[in-house]
Formats: sequence, structure tokens, C-alpha cells
Amino acid sequence: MMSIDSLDSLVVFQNKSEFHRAVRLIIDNVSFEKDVTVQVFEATIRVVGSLLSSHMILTNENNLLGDYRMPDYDGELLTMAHDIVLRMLPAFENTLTGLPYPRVNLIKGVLEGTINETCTAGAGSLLLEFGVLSRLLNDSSFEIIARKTNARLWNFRDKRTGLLGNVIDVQTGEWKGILSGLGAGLDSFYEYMLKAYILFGDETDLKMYLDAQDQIWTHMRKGRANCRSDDGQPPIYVNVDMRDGKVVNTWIDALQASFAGVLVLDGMIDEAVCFHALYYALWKKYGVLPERYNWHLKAPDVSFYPLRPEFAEATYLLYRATKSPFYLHVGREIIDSLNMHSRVRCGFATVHDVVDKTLEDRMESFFLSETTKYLYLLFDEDNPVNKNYSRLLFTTEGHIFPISNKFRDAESLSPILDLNVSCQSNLVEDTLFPPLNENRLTQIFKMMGYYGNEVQAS
Ligand code: DMJ
Repeated sequence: MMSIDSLDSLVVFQNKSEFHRAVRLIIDNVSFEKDVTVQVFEATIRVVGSLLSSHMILTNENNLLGDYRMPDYDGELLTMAHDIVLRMLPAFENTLTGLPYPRVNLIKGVLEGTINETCTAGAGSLLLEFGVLSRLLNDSSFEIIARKTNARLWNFRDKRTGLLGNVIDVQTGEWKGILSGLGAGLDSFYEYMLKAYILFGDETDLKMYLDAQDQIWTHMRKGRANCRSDDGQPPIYVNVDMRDGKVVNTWIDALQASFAGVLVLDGMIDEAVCFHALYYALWKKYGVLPERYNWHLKAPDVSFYPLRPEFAEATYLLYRATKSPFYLHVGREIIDSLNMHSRVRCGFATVHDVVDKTLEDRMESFFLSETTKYLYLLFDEDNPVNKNYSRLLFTTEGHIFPISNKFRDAESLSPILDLNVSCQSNLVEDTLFPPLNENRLTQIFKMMGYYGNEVQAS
């Protein structure tokens, strides 16, 4: 998993020989003919996304990153991506709602007694990978499956609020998790509606995204209307009950930090600046991010930090959008504290407890596929990814897909957005100043319980 998931990071690091060596090792040694049960979502974003991204790099389908062609490459990674997706298809069959089972065995299909509950993001964030697979193979069936799944989830929205919960029963369609928020269980569902529109140009995806944004704004967003200019409490997005929009708890989670990146893609830079600042306060407080932080109690609810990328990702995307050196400074702090708290002899370790900084013997593959990639790109201004930024899209696992007319339906061909231009325009005059003035940043720090006097354990 780790070597597959980190393939295009080697391209970002411009290490052609290691990329080719890794591709060869994967072709020669990896087989999905295995009696193992995988999560459909994780296998899609980590394995399928990476194989597709690398295939496009190797075949020059994505030539924006440089010439990485390999003389003896014969489409094997695409064949592997096709193979594992075919093995996962039983997950989409025989449920009463048509929503997929979350887990499937790569040889035996859906095992008896398998769990019937899926999180919304797990079922509803497959469209980029399935869509690109379809377009590369010229076989629309995979994209159709992902689109049907999204449409079904969408139909299960609460009739009164328009909100989705975070866990649903794939047989009954009953919501088993009524929490509606931007973090775990829902995060990439929103992200993929917008990214699917950017990649494929289909207005249905944009409409869904805009509807979802309306509900988010109505039910979850609290605080002053414009964070960078109005008075009052800084904005914060709360977790609500999907049935009536009432606040259900007072925590935010680390995954939710990715929403700042979605806001950047949407061109809502001021909002993204403030959203990111909430997490910056937490990073300053702990030197890493707790998995869940209770902003009311001003303490972690869940204390581990598995080297997640979302805060680094948002920092990078905000830097691309604003060019404010503030984000370079934040990136430097992230790198320093990762080195200080989690670096070990053979890699980087999950922080078991953000307070005492004890470690676990675990390094998730997203650390190499995302966290390191975004931090590297933040500082490597001349990287081909940065030079071609408006023509590239990161999947939710950080894999790089080209935004190309080849992936867009002729009949729904809306213009490819130039993300650099639309995002920079807001703040271009402030480039040399921090995006938030000191008072506003201090206000956010206080709201998150960071007072500048915390002592970090080393
Ligand atoms: C990654 O696997 C992906 O970013 C996913 O969408 C959610 N979280 C992890 C990293 O935190």
C-alpha cells in the first residue's frame, strides 16, 4: 500500500529513477488476487487513484509534470487499477438501497455477515477515480456506478434541512449517524462534488456542491459574516443534527481542516483564511493536531495525531492562492514540529497523545502521499506542479490528475477554471502582509484556547 500510495510523490520530488524503480517493483510484485478484505473507499483513493495518476504520468497523458515515460511500460498500472475496481464491484451489488457495502473481499466478494453501514464520504467520494478510470478505458460503467451512488445518497438527504448524516444503512437507507458536519464521515463527499465538476465539467456536480454549500452555510456556519472585515465572533462550522440543524457537540476534527482547501478551490479565500487560522491555533498549541478538539472545553476529545495532511494541504493551497509569506512561515512551523515530535529512525511516527507526545509504531501511507507532498510543494516554487497548478487537480489522497478536455463531456463543456487567477484576485494587494491582522488572529487563537504560553513536551 505504502509504495503504491506514494508513487507520484516521487514525481513531485523529481526523482525519476526512484519513480521508475518503484513502478517496476509494483508491476512485478503486486497482485490483487488475494484473500483480503478491503475498504472500498480506502482502496479507491489510495490504490486506484495512485495507479491512475502514475499511469497518466508514464504515458504522458499528464505531460505537465515532465517526461517520465519508461521504455518498457505497457499500461500495466491501468490494468491493475481496472483489476482492483472489478474486484470491488460486488460491493455495489445486492443492497436494497443500491448504496455500496463499505468492505469487500478481493477474491470472495462481499462476505456473509459483513457490516451494512457506510459513512457518507466512504460511499460518495469515488467519482474522480471511477470517472477517470472510465475515461481512460472508454468504458462508462465505472463512472455510472459512482454517479448513481452519489445520486442515491443525495436523495436520502433530510427533507426538512437538506442535510446528510455521516453514517447510513445500505439496506434500509436509515441514517445511523445523524451528525452532519464537515469532518470525518462527510469531508470528501463535498470535496468531490466540486472537484468532479472541475475535472469533468458536469453541471450536475456543481449544482449539488452549491446546494450543499447553502445548507452548510445555513446550518453549520456560526460567527461573523466576513471574517476579515466584520466584527463579532470569528466563524466556526459546528456539527449539527441532520434532522433539525441543532448543534450536537462542540468539537471539530482534524479532517475538517481540508475544508479550507475546498473553500480555496471555490474562490472563497477570506473564508478559507479564517478556517485555516482555527487549525493554526491548534497547531501552535500542541505542535501537531489532535484528532478531535473540543473548542468549548478547550481540550482534545481524541488525542492522537496520525500525521494527517489536511492542515498542510490547506496551508499549501492558501499559499498558492494568496502568495502570502505567512503560509511559508506556517509551513516551516509544521516541518519543524514534525521533525521535533514525530521523526524516528526509520520514518515518522503517529503521535499517540498530542499532550505528552508519546508515539505509536505506525506511519499511515497518506503521510508520504499527501503530507510530505504538500509541504515539499509549498517551498519548491519552480516545481512543475506549481508551474502548471491551474491545470492539475489533487484527489482527496493527494494524487495528481490533469485537468484536460479529454476528460470533459463535449456537451457539458464549461470553461476550465483558471484556479490561480480566480483565487489570487481577492488578496493580491495584501500579499506582503499577514492575511489576518494581529487582533483577529489573536481572537481566533483565544477562541481555540491558545494563549501563547503553552509549553510543548519534547
Ligand atoms: C486521507 O486518506 C484522505 O485525505 C481522505 O480523504 C481522508 N483522510 C486521509 C488523511 O487524513
